[in-house]
Amino acid sequence: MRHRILGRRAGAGLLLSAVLLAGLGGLARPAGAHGALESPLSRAAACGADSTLSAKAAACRAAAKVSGSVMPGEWDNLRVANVAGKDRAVIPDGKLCSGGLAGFKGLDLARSDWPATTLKPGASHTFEYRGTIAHSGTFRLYVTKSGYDPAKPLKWADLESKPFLKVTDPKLADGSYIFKGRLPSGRAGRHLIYTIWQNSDTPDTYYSCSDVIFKNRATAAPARPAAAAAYQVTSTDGIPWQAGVVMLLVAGAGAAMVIAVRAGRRDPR
Ligand SMILES: [Cu+2]
Repeated sequence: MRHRILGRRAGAGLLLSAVLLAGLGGLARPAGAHGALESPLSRAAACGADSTLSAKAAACRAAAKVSGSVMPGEWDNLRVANVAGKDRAVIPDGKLCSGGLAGFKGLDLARSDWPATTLKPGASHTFEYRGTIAHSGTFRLYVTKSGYDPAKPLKWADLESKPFLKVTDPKLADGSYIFKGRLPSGRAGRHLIYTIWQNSDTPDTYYSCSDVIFKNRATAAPARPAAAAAYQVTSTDGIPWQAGVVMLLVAGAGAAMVIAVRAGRRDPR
């Protein structure tokens, strides 16, 4: 009988581990709404409530201060209905990063200190578009022309007329649309990657501005840690919660074994 009670206690240890695990899983889950580009990091994602950057950049603070701002809370909700591919006719010059939406006006601020991701021109890159609500649709990514000046408001004429990458319905993994592509070549210094996600299951089109720094290096480091390093990464995506999970499992199993061994020793049999 004694050994049955001890067995129960071991079971309780494992159950506690499971409960803690479920809690961790909940913390790692996104808050909900629609999406924005996370690699290379967009202004909305960098300055949003779920940002991987712990210290908010001056540009983000300035954007949130613009009157009527819905940032950082609605970082994944930058969408315009019924554009249907006529982006250049609908979204006004100087308002590309806000999609012309008053609540996101702060993202149009022409400044050269937006958090930026360092990328190697012409290199292969794994793009990650966080999808807090899944949609089907096509992503089109444009890069600014040589001579782009980040201190001036972004105009359509600053972008190449053709996308350097176009992807329809990439796979959704871990809450992000993941697709590989080649980065534009022949660029150096600060540039901007403009992402248009035209939904096919809703009338909406999403817009993202990602500030990047093109730099030739011997090795291409992953984009997000490079961008995040300057501002320090924390929480959700920064901490490998899987490591915590493994530790808890090991601890739980260890406790169960110790209890079981003790129970075995004490068992008169
Ligand atoms: Cu949505």
